[in-house]
Amino acid sequence: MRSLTKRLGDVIPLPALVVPEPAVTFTITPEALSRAGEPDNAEVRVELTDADGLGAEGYRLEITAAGVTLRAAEPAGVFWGVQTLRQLAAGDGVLPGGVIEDRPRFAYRAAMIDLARHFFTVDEIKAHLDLLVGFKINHLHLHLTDDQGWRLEIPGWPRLTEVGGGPGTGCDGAGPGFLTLADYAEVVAYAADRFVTVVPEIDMPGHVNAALVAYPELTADGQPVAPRVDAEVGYSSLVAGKEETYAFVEAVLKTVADATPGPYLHIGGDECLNTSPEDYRAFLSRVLPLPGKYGKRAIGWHEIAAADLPEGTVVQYWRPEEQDANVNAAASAGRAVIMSPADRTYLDMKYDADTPLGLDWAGLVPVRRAYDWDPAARLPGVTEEALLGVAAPLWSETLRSVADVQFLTFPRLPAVAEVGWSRQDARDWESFRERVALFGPRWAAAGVAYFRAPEIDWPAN
Ligand code: NGO
Repeated sequence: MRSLTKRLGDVIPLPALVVPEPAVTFTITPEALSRAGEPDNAEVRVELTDADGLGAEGYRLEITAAGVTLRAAEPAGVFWGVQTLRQLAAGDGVLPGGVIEDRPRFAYRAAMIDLARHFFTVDEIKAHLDLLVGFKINHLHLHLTDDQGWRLEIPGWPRLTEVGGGPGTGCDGAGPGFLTLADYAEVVAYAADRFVTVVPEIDMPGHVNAALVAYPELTADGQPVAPRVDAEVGYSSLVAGKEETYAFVEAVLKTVADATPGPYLHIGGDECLNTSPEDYRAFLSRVLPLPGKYGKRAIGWHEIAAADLPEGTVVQYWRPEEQDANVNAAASAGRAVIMSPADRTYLDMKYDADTPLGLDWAGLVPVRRAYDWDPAARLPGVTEEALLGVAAPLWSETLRSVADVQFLTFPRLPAVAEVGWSRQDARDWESFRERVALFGPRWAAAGVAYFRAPEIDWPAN
């Protein structure tokens, strides 16, 4: 283990440019740091200026013996600069001197949490978000509906949450609960205060058993179906040939669009194994235009690339396979792609064979696998220009607590966050390995149940 002398570049994600001034330090107080952005703060001077060409999220930090100057073109840049300062100040408040100039590689850097297989409360979501933004994650994708539960109130359709969010829902019946629209607004506002955009997902036409249980008129024969709390996928489907389907879908998507200030509406589209390919395309031809009708951009899991994609539609690649002809064609036609290959970014995959939680259908994902890949080289034909960004989904079939969430998220989320923010040619596993070790004692002090991955030389907590 190397010595614990602080270095200016000891930041995750790695900044674009680091010019240390090793003879200089400045000691900051926690109070001054929490007031960064306030005009009377003598220790941290903030300047909003686009003189440096820092872009929507970039920032410039100059740390001298006299104090800190933080410059950005937009408030989001100030916020990310403060996250960098927080990491540098951790422990003793001593900031190493020098200059950092930083901006992200990708505009979309997301973490997803699955509230359907196990519900997490507003306070739990907020606390999780606070840990994510430290790594400059700027989108929070909420997987709100699935076979085992429906987690967002939809006025006019009360049984969705009365039944789909009630007792006995979630995997093993262990994760009941739902967000009222007021709760959802609270999460959205809390995220917005941290420059994070909420991306709501209503999964369809598959992964809908909870909706079918609540409203049997949506099933093929109108007969009730039984609730399910197992972890199987691919058995439920909305009916493409029924008008009731579209009345339901439009009511739901309009509600969610109205409640969501961010630009995206995720319509799922994954694993429709019980929908014929013709029905799948017919369904999407009616549903994919709806986000646009309500002022949003549609995102779907990459199976949607089998359908005609309206301009502006975003495709989220999630499978571990090495190529996908439809995604390739969509990218060539100018559709943006988000990279979430399960064998790299799925936080619910086990780290190793002994990991007590998680799944392994996409293989084991130790920290190095989550770190050591290039999103622009993942799918042949899907290059940098086609990429909107990177996302790390956390599916919750095996999760039962916040500690479970933290165990699978840390330290892999920081790895994916660096993939999304930092320049590919500057990234290096050995460097990440050293930098992430510094977070062990910080997470321990904050009560974060991170995994002490054996790949990393963690200091004693
Ligand atoms: C798949 C599936 C989800 C599972 C997840 C588990 C996608 C997009 N659909 O990912 O329903 O929860 O794997 O890893």
